[in-house]
Amino acid sequence: MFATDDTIIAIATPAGRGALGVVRLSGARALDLAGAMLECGASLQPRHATLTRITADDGAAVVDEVVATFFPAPHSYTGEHVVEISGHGSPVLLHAMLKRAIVAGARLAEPGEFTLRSFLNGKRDLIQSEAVADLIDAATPLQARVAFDQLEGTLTERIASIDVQLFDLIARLEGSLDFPDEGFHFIEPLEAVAQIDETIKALDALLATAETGRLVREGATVVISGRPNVGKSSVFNNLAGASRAIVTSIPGTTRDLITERVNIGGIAVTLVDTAGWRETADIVESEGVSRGTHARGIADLVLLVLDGSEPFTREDEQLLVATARTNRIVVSNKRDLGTLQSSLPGIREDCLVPPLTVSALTGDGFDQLRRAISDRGRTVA
Ligand SMILES: Nc1nc2c(ncn2[C@@H]2O[C@H](COP(=O)(O)OP(=O)(O)OP(=O)(O)O)[C@@H](O)[C@H]2O)c(=O)[nH]1
Ligand SMILES: [Mg+2]
Repeated sequence: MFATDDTIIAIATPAGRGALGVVRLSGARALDLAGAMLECGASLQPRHATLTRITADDGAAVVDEVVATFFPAPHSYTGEHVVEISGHGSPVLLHAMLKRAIVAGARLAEPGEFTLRSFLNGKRDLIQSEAVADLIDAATPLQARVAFDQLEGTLTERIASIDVQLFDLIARLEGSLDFPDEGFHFIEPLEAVAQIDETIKALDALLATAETGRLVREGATVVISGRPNVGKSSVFNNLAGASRAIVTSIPGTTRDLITERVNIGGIAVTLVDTAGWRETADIVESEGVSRGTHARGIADLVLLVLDGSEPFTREDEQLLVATARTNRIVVSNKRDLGTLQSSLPGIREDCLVPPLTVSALTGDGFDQLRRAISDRGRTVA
């Protein structure tokens, strides 16, 4: 475990070169240590951006012009004294600043330590601290919005209101137990039951949003399955917006799993193309088929692709049965060639909802498919 009362320093901007680079100090000695590096010394005015210069290791030569800002405790990110020094984004200059501050007594911060200190100093709770990392890691605008909501305390407020209800209930129940002879009750049994029911409802409502929250935060794995040659790789390429997987008219083209990260309706989707499902004596293809089956088993959502222009095959039927209890969307591809299958009665029994008809060749139906993926992705049980 590391100390929480010393002064820490870290480069706050990403590794590499950029127009700007920011070094951040936090702790009781932040102002002194910054002052030891800055030409203006420790005379920074609270919350004023000061244009000054920074000196090299020996303190003699000037190495960069910087803007320094001092945020006195407790009105800072961490709740401690914080100094942010914004210079040019050269790794050499930024590391020189780190070195000088460390020689003067600062400690290099551990990952997440600024946020840890903000938690320890009561600036944000654990839920909000987690949201800081989610906001930084957000890959889609929806992820960023949800993380920011959490950072603002939306979830914290909902939990706090349940906490208040429970606290009130406990206080009244204890009052009734402590003063049984007073001739009155702080709460009647029926009222207590009603309050408990209300709390359970509020918790259930919160839980119902948890899975959606997880999916938005962590993203969803969507696996494309189907027998050979139905157009899985073509559907994959269309959703990925790039010709990532090889498409040929030879059944058994795809062997390995192919993955691509895509933003579908704000959800960060890991799209997985798989080998066409069939029994085969080919060792390589057979390995591909078993990898595809495994991927299907861990998917949040399966896109089961059929060739709508051809009659059902035994493999189609087997896959429809195998995925009947899976969160799946049945996609009938090759709509441009006509949809022979939708007239087949078998489809109604195996698919609770009629298949979505698309054409990976023309792109028809893909807007609906994307919408269906983001809707179904949010309702995973
Ligand atoms: N007309 C038409 N042809 C399509 C469509 N989608 C795919 N194809 C053709 O169908 C053939 C098979 O397409 P793929 O995307 O490679 O099919 P796959 O399911 O990945 O095949 P395997 O990897 O072998 O399992 C190719 O010749 C594609 O050009 C479509 O919507 N319409
Ligand atoms: Mg393929």
